[in-house]
Amino acid sequence: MTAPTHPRTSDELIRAEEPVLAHNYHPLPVVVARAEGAWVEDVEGRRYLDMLAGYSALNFGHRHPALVEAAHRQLDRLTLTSRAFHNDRLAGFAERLAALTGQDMVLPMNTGAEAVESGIKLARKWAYDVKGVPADRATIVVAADNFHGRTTTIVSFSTDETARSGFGPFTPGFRIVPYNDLAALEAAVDETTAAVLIEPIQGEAGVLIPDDGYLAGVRELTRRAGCLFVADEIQSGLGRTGRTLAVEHEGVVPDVVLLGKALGGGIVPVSAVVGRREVLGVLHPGEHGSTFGGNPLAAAVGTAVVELLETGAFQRRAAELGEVLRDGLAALVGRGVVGFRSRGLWAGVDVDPALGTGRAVSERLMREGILAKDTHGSTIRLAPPLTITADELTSALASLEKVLVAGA
Ligand code: IF1
Repeated sequence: MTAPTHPRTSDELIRAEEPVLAHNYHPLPVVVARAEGAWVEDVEGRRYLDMLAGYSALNFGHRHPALVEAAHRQLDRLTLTSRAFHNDRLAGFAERLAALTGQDMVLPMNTGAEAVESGIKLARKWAYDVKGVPADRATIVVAADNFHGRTTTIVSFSTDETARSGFGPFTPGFRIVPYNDLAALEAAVDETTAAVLIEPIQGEAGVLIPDDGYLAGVRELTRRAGCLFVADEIQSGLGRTGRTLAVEHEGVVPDVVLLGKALGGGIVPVSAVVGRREVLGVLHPGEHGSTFGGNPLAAAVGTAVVELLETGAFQRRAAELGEVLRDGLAALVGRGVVGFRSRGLWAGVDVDPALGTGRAVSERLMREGILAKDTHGSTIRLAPPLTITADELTSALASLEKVLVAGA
C-alpha cells in the first residue's frame, strides 16, 4: 500500500502504524510533528510541555541551537569513516569527555545498551587479564529491579518478567541482590567477582534513590574486594540530578561510568564507556568494535554536549529548579500523591491508585497539555528538559494538581 499524498491526521497516522509497526510499545495517543526547547507540537498543532524528555535523552531540550549547529556543521563535512581510519573529531570528544567525568579513557559506542554490554565485556576481560579470575568464571553483581537495556544478555539479569520472559536461554555469570543493601552486596561479592554494576538511582524502578552512604559503601566494598564499581549513569547522568554524574552527590568516583541518552543531545545516538586506564586498557585491536561507534557526527555532537556541561550551568539549573519540583510535589502529598522521590529535575511520583493507573494519569495529563509517562503501576516519572523555566515547571505541577485533585 502506498502512503496517501495528503498529509495524514494524527488519528490516520496512528491507524497506519498498526499493521506495519511491531507492537513493542503502547504510546500515548499523541503524534509529535515538531519540537523546540521543552515544547512539542502534534500534527494538528496542539502544543505539549515535554516532561519526559526522551527518558532523559533530551536534557538540553529539543533541538538545542548549539547542538543543532554542531550537527549541521559536521553534516556538511563528514559523517562516517568507521574506525578503520581516524577522523578529526574523535580525539577532541574523548579528551573532553574524559576530563568532564574525571576518568582516563573513553570507549565510544552508540546506544545505552551497547555501552552496558561493552562495560560487561570490559569488566570480564579485566577480571581475567588483571585480577586473575579463571577463564569463563567471572561474575558480575547487579541489583534487583535494575534497568540496563533490552539485549539478551542484559535481560538475562533483569528481575522484570515482562522484559525477560520468552527471550531465553540467558547469559550466565550474574548475581542479583536487593538494591540499597550493602550487606547483601557484600555477601554476593567473592574472588570471582569482576564488577558490581548498578544505577546510582534506579530510573525505571521509579526513580529509587538509595540511602545516603550506599554509593560510598559500594565504592569502599568494591575497593576492598578488588572488583570494579561500574555505575550506569545513562539516565541519571549529564546534569539530570543537579550534578554532572549522580555519583557526585556522595563524592564517589567509580572505576567505570556508562553514559548514553543525553550524550547525543537528542540528535544522534551517542554512548560511551569511560573509566580507568587499567580497565579500558585491556582492549586490544580487533577485540571489540562498532560500525558507528565514535563516528565524526556523533563525536561532533557529543563534544558540543560536553561543552554545554563544562560550565556547570545546566547542573546548577537542575539543582535549583529541582527544589521547585520537590516543593511542588511535597504540596501534593495527601492530595492525590501518596509519595515521591526526587533529585534535581528527576522525580518518581506515586499517585493514589484510587485515582487511576499511571497510564490513566498520563493520559489525563496529556489532555492538559503535559506529556509524561508512567513507569510501573501508579508511578509517574517526571524528567523535563533541564532548559525548562520555573514558570513552565510550575504550570506542569499545577496541571498535575488539577488532574489529581479534580480527579479529572
Ligand atoms: C525503552 C525504560 C528508562 C537506561 C539505563 C541503559 C539503558 C537505559 C539506566 C539502555 C534505557 C530507556 C529504554 C527505553 C525507555 C527508557 C527507560 F523505561 F525502558 F526503562 F529510561 F527508564 N541504562 N532506558 O534507562 O539505553 O539502549 O535504550 O539507549 O526500552 O523503552 P538504550
